[in-house]
Amino acid sequence: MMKLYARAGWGSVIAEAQLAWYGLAHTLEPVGDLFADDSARDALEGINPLAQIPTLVLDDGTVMTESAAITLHLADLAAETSLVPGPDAHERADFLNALVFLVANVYPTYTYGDVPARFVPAPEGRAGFRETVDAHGKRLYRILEQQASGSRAAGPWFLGGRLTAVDIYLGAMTFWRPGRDWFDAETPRLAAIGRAVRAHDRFGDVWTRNFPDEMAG
Ligand SMILES: N[C@@H](CCC(=O)N[C@@H](CS)C(=O)NCC(=O)O)C(=O)O
Repeated sequence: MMKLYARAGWGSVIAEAQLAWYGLAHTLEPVGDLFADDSARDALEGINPLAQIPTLVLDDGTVMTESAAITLHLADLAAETSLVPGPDAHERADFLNALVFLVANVYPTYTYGDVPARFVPAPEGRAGFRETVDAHGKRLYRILEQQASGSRAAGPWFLGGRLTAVDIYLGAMTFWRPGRDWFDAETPRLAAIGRAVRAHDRFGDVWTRNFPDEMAG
């Protein structure tokens, strides 16, 4: 059975939501706070040298450490195009572009911003670094907002009429920095997509288990 290394509210939710959506058998392996707990990092590093989640171990022991690759592979395993538009779908190119934009541009703003001390040796430089990285993150979300509001995207989801795995990323990320209030005010389309995907009943209790406080409020 597949094993997903997971921590509530962290990036593992992106893979967890897809496993739930497809009904693919898996177990969850709890991971400690990777920023606060060295033993949690040490334990995960044995499987994923970057000590990041999602980390997904497939049935044959293959380890996947990249959420976009996991997204594409789970669609193959499920033999469904319900979250990943197939080669002939007109949304395919926009989907792939948004997926890679999320992991190549947006996700690193968390990697670098979460604990600036890992990247900025001088303590006096850290606050400014964090501010700059966060500002870059906001710029990236504004670009996504424009795309989600474009004429090709008329509809409840990022790509318009059909839900895709990109919406799952937004379901998680709109609960992360810069925070729900910012998304509501500055990127209302992204905020609405996040709410809609979290309300979809095919995910079961994934969202409430991952974000109990946020989902309650
Ligand atoms: N490229 C990875 C990034 C995953 C990632 O950064 N996950 C965060 C949790 S939201 C993490 O594990 N951070 C710990 C760290 O970077 O040390 C992906 O897209 O799956």
